[in-house]
Amino acid sequence: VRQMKDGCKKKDEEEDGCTFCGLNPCIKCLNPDVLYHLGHNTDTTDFPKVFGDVKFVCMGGTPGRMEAFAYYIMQEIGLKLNPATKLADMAEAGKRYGMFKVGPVLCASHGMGCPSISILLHELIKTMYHAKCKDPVFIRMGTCGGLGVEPGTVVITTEAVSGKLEPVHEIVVHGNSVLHPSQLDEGLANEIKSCHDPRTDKFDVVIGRTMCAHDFYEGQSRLDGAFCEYTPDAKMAFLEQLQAQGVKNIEMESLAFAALTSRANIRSAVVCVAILNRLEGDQITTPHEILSGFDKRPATLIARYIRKVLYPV
Ligand code: R2B
Ligand code: URA
Repeated sequence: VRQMKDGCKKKDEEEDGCTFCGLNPCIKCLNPDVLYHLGHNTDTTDFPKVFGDVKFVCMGGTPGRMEAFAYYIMQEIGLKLNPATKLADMAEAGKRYGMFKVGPVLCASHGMGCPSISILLHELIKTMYHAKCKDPVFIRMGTCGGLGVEPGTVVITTEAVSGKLEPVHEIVVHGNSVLHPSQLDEGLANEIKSCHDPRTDKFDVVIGRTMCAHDFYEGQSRLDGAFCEYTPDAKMAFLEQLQAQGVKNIEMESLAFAALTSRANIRSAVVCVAILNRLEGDQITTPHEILSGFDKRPATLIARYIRKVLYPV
């Protein structure tokens, strides 16, 4: 079991080996605890029985992509399903997210943007807590706009930065701004990168900072939104400023993902494939077949990582 992070005060949790830190002390007073958006509650779901074996929580934007990832990981870790049955969507009752479980791997969709992934993370972290899981690793896989990288390149995030280029996720609580650091686990980023085989994989993997925007258009300095009140030169100047600060890609969930997992003492990583190079344009014109091939790249690296942890040689 990993060391607790600095400043984590644990008393009773330590006794049952809980590896999470900083969680709401009142969770245990909720009888039942209703995880509304996942469609589960602690009265009707036996969390330790259903989720107790989870070691990896993988998430990505859409239910379809996460269902496909679940079937892929099933094959990669050598698990089999009765051919007549399908993987059940465990979050169907909540009607918001899709969630599929394959042995120790839980796969969930998070929707678009920090508010959507935040709700999911609150409920997934509580799921892991109720299930008494130890040290689950959380990984977000997704798409992004690359900065000076070839489309199809996979970017693994060291640290998420906001639209103001600050490594903090801001939440507003009681009318006040509260800032949470958004660093990610460097060791995990390197472990996932080491699963890339530069000799046989037909794509590059880079590590760098990620800018997380709260919008796809103006928030990412695009020129093709319904509104645009800046010049192409101002856009290029901003993207070059990002590059000068070590930013390799832009997406929309890494800040909340990094901040919430790190507050809970959860090791986590963000692995995204660039579907365009933002220095060359804004519109996504890459054909669908090529984009779905790109989607498989983060999944390939993550599957190799999971296999390596489950079956060390
Ligand atoms: C990447 O792609 C989505 C926007 O198209 C968003 O969820 C993200 O982070
Ligand atoms: N996702 C984003 O948020 N931005 C892009 O440019 C591509 C995918």
